[in-house]
Amino acid sequence: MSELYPVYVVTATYNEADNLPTLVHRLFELRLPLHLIVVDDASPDGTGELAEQLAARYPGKVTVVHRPGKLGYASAHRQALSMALNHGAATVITMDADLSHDPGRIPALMQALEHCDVVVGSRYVPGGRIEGWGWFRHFLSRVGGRFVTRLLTGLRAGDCTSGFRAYRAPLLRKVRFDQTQSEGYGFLVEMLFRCQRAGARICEVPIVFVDRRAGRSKLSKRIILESALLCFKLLGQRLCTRPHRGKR
Ligand SMILES: Nc1nc2c(ncn2[C@@H]2O[C@H](COP(=O)(O)OP(=O)(O)OP(=O)(O)O)[C@@H](O)[C@H]2O)c(=O)[nH]1
Ligand SMILES: [Mg+2]
Repeated sequence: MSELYPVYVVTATYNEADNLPTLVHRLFELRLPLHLIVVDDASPDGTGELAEQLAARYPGKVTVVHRPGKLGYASAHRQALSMALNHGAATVITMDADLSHDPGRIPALMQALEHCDVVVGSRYVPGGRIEGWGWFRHFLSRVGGRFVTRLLTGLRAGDCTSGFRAYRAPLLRKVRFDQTQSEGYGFLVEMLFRCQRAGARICEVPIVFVDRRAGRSKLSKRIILESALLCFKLLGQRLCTRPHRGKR
């Protein structure tokens, strides 16, 4: 549907030199009119320079943002979302650069977006699953990311912490993503919370999430704690304020 184009894909990178070239090639292999924004935080492994080389290889299709240091997953996304909207995006797709999110699912996300405002690539709907995680990551995701998060925030989506999403631009403008406060993956919960309270149509399509094969995880205890505290903060908001609904 033409109202969903142009589509901007945004990805944050920190030490993803082993993964980014594959991601970029697979994205443009889809032969969809996509523009990619890479936000790199001065990765010591040279991801930023590599991104520039890829941008030269796909002229006019890749924008690289270089930041001075590791400023966090959430602020990278806030910056990339603003940039995509300023460039005239009608749809913004967010995805990780570590190949855990399969670019091959983008057509399914786009198809679902035709009748939704935001589509979540979900590990927890029929057909979705996770490959390659140990028991602790499963536990953290199922109990923390799924059970506790949904209980406290009232979110209805099965997978509230998936970063593989497609948003319609008007919804992004409406939810004031620039006012989110998380530093890490809590951003994803905060965003979905804002979308649900704005009355957005939230859909899920199954994805197979594959654990990263190259590079290292950036998930830290501090980021896990931040996400846990965020859920209590959102519970407070839920109890104290009414959702703002209105014309879409
Ligand atoms: N620019 C930027 N990107 C980041 C930062 N932290 C993480 N990322 C990127 O955000 C995406 C998700 O981070 P991951 O380290 O894969 O986190 P995760 O998916 O929770 O953990 P894994 O189990 O390793 O997959 C990746 O593309 C990272 O390179 C950061 O501080 N700045
Ligand atoms: Mg990852």
